[in-house]
Amino acid sequence: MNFKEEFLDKLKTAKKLVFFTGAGISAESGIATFRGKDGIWNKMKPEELANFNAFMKNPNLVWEWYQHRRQIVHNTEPNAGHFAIASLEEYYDVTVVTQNIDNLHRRAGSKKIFELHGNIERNYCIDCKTFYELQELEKTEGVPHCKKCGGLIRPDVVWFGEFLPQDQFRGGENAAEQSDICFVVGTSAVVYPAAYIPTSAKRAGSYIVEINIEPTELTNSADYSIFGKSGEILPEILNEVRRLKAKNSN
Ligand code: BV8
Ligand code: ZN
Repeated sequence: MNFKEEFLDKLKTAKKLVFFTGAGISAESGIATFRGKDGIWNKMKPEELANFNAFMKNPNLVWEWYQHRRQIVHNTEPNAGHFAIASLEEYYDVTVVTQNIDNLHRRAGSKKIFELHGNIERNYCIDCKTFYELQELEKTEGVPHCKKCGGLIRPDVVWFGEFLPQDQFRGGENAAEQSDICFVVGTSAVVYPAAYIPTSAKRAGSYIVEINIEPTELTNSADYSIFGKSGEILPEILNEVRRLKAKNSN
């Protein structure tokens, strides 16, 4: 793939990379995106399921929806895009700032990850806030109850109308602002406040590289948009970096 000269120059001099990722980076692992043609929101509206009131109104339905999505996640593997990002840690200080709750960046070996919207593997009691790993929860039919206080147990994900974990958001935003290059991979950039992060990075002088199969809300403000599948483009960028680094060391 022929990348823009300006981008190659940035790769030569960069020290800190940030990868701001969304559901699109996991699409090639077989996890449906939210707003694409086969997106999960198409079948049901976020208002119906990914919010606290929906959970309180019908905890079993929302719990079963997450169980269904966990099943999908458990049956998928990180793809070449996740692995390429983890491999770039050999050449740069890499931080992943993800909106995804699927744990695939961690499973691919990335070390520094900020999870803006939580993680589908973790759960907690809405009353006493005790955390439960999945395996600690008996295989109950429907929503499990807390062993300590009997409260309802929910997935540790950020629902619509809920605040993002401040340590994750601040950490991700700082990393993006200090980055030399901020890659925006597989996100429609319509969910806030997460979608502010690339904007903060740009304002702080970072070089914004968008990787997506189609233009998005961010395309106009990106310094460089590479259209195509992230599972193909990210390994190409890794190969390019290896070529550049090999040339430098001769
Ligand atoms: C908040 C976790 C403060 C759960 C998610 C009314 C009240 C309160 C808030 C709001 C409101 N109205 C609007 C808001 C703000 C709201 C919001 O932004 N709504 C949007 C939809 C308009 N935000 C919130 O509510 C946030 N909280 O604001 O709190 C507050 C509090 C109280 C009162 C006022 C304010 C919380 C937002 C977090 C919601 N949780 N997920 C779960 O997953 O079940 S959001 C969900 O969307 C996922 O996290 C997902 O990651 C995220 C963003 O979507 P994307 O990742 O971008 O995925 P999408 O499908 O959209 O796009 C995929 C992209 O990939 C596409 O561009 C496609 O082209 C591309 N692609 C596909 N295949 C590939 C590819 N690219 C490359 N390669 C491929 N192969
Ligand atoms: Zn409890």
